[in-house]
Amino acid sequence: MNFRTSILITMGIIAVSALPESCTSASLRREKITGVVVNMKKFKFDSKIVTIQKGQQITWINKDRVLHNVVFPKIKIKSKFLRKDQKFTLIFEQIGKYEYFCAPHKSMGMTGTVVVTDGKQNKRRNSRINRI
Ligand SMILES: [Cu+2]
Repeated sequence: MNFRTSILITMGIIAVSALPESCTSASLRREKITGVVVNMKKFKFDSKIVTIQKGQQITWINKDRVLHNVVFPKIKIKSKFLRKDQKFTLIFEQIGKYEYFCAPHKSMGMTGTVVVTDGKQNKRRNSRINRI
């Protein structure tokens, strides 16, 4: 399979924890989110369908007190169970349509879709998003 997806959450935690606690920029970096955010709220993904340009990232944030996760069965990607305010980030580097769900709440309709485009038609809009 030539699909390449980067899981950033582990890398992000390592990068932040390597900096001293007192470092202000580390605190800012910890709160900074780039790309598109999908909140997991009230047993739903708040953006059911998200369209991004390839190379962009999506960050899921659990806003519920219960545990949620993100499972992409076709590309065999599964996040750990996220507690409240925990995040999971993926970068999509191949165009396509990717359906996903939260394993414990799939039957309740906690499902979503990521559509990855080549970005040519929306180049201006997407390049602005990239700079956030
Ligand atoms: Cu869930």
